[in-house]
Amino acid sequence: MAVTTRLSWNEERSLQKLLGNVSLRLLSKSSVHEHLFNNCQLQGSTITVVYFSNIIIGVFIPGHYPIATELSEPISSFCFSFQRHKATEMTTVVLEAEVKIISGELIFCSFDQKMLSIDPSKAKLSMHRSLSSKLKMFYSGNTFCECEVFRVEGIKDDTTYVSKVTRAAKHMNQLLEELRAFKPNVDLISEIRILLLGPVGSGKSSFINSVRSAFQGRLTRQAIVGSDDTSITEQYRTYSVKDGNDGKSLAFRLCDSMGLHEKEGVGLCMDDIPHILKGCVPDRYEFSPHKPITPYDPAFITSPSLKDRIHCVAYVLDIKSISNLSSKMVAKFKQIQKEVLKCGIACVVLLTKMGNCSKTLQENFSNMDKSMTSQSQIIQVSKLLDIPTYNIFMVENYTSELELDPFKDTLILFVLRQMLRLVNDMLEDMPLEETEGKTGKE
Ligand SMILES: Nc1nc2c(ncn2[C@@H]2O[C@H](COP(=O)(O)OP(=O)(O)OP(=O)(O)O)[C@@H](O)[C@H]2O)c(=O)[nH]1
Ligand SMILES: [Mg+2]
Repeated sequence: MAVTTRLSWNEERSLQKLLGNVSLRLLSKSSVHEHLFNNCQLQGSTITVVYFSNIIIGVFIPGHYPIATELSEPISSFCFSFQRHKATEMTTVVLEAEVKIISGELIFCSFDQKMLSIDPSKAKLSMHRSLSSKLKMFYSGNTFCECEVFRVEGIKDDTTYVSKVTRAAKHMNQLLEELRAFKPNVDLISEIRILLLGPVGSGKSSFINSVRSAFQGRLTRQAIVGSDDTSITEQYRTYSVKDGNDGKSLAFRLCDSMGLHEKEGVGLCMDDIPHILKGCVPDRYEFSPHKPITPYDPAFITSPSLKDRIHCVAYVLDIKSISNLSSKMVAKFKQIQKEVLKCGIACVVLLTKMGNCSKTLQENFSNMDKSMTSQSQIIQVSKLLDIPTYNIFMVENYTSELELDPFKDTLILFVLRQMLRLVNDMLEDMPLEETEGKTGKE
């Protein structure tokens, strides 16, 4: 009888992709092999996968499997989980630990604390609470139905890839934690409002979808995206962002606008912008390129408060378009920037369509800010819009992908964190009377 895996096709694909397009070869299976781990030694890097009814827990071990009783040097590894009731949702957590096998039990220890242990003879898995909460393993029983070990083939071609992935996952988890805990430092505001402004087709709506996807742990495409000479986005939309962990909305909202066009009467009407910034435009307002909203419009919000205002403007520009922005477009940006500064709003620039940005990150993760600011386009944009280089970021949005990419996610979350930090700094600096319930500036 052929020994086959319990991993679904999608789960196997997600793992292969995460490890750099490797292939997985099943070595051992607890329902078939009595001494499960005996078959796994001297096989190179492996993945050990444990199956429960609703969740799969796995651990990647770089290099050879530990030899019974021998304590290994601490290894940089990672654990993952798949929630089986959701569509291939994978969570990864970095695990720096010593690995050993004692009496047939695979044990991971960090600073003398048992983080994870797998005992195939008793079908038992134990996990430290800190690890189980990160892997979203909320269940009381710990008897599993099956344990499988796979050899990871093809990984030797790029031995540094896994350490890059594990570093990216570590970075991403830290960012996620910080963003989940983020609170505006003014009591009157429960959500920071970030407005995306930029030329038609620059990637504003795609950025919103990318942020939402990074938090959901799967690709979501709620904002409509596309390519046309005129803006695809015709309505003003404000999107909340939900945390995939508990479904709660996070403390920021992303506001999508119609694209700017160099021609008058096409794209977002310039006279709409001050009203959007002050919070006078409601969600789902239908833009008209020829006719701005006025206080006589029944939908106009006449007395917006501090919480309704825009707190951060993110100018979105396609990186390839920078050197040929028309003078009319530049003039529009300068006019907007004047208004933004007048309203005391934080601003950043997002440069999209950076084809190789995941690669740049893979090469140099710890040096994210440095590698980003060394680009000549950033300096060019900084001069053009009079925005400091440290507030100009490159991103690569999700477009036609089917699965999340840890490098893209990390960059998207990094940019978001910088925006929120900037807004909090500005709010802290705001005159007291404004943060104590006075309505928006007129
Ligand atoms: N390669 C690549 N394509 C992108 C990126 N961001 C957006 N796109 C593509 O660019 C096109 C326009 O993207 P949208 O997100 O609709 O741009 P927008 O700024 O919302 O456009 P309007 O609403 O029309 O003003 C789509 O085909 C996207 O798939 C990116 O970072 N990289
Ligand atoms: Mg759009």
